[in-house]
Amino acid sequence: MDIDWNSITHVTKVDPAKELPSDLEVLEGTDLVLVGGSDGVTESNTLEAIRAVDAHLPSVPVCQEPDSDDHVSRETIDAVDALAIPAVYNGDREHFVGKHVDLFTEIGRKPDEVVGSSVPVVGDLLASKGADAVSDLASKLFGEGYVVQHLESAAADRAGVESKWTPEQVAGAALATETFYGFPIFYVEYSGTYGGPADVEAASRYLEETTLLYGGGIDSADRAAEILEAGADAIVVGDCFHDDPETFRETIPSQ
Ligand code: 1GP
Repeated sequence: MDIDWNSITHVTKVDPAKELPSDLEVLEGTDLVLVGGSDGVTESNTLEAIRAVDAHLPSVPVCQEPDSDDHVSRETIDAVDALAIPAVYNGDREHFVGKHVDLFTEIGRKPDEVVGSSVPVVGDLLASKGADAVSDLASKLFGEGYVVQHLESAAADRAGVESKWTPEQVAGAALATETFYGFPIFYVEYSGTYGGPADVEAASRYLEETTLLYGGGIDSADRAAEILEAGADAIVVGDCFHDDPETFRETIPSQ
């Protein structure tokens, strides 16, 4: 399924390490589901979450957003519409360049070179599918330019984020995404806390082609509306989905 970012306003972030709501009907109306998290995530709980969501919402795109290569397998790749790969502008080098070059180095290796690959799933795919695997896999990946703004979050800890950026710096990262890096997504990430509209207002001035996502602390219709009015193309809701499914429904704009 191709993802039409122009039609996406509400994204649900499903953390495979957390319990799913007993009734997944609450997802009705969300436009896209991202499956991924920072702590306690495995390939197996990721696959379980992807399949549970897909069973309830077969027409809604589901993407895996892996924090580690260990969370990706041939089964997860086959089960999702795409893999979203974060590139953290204000993180350490490993999380903007290192991981990605390692991944594409493996994808680009010839099948007879992949024995002992440091990214086992890639080696496995290439060995089984041969040259077509390179284009198959690469076509399912897209990059997300991230600015992680909540320093106390697991995401900041994992990506080596040491300072929160000013709205001017966030706007600079947005402009660089649009004009230089070319990621389809620019993501203002306040995971676990509400960051307000300032960064979104700053970033949105520079984004035409790029989709602007905001995530962090959205737990009401008012917050959802404030961020969308500030210029986000879509809001991402995570904790509220797991912790308070009824309130989560209120974050989904009416159709
Ligand atoms: C986390 O941006 C998402 O990656 C959503 O944040 O969990 O705070 O809703 P919350």
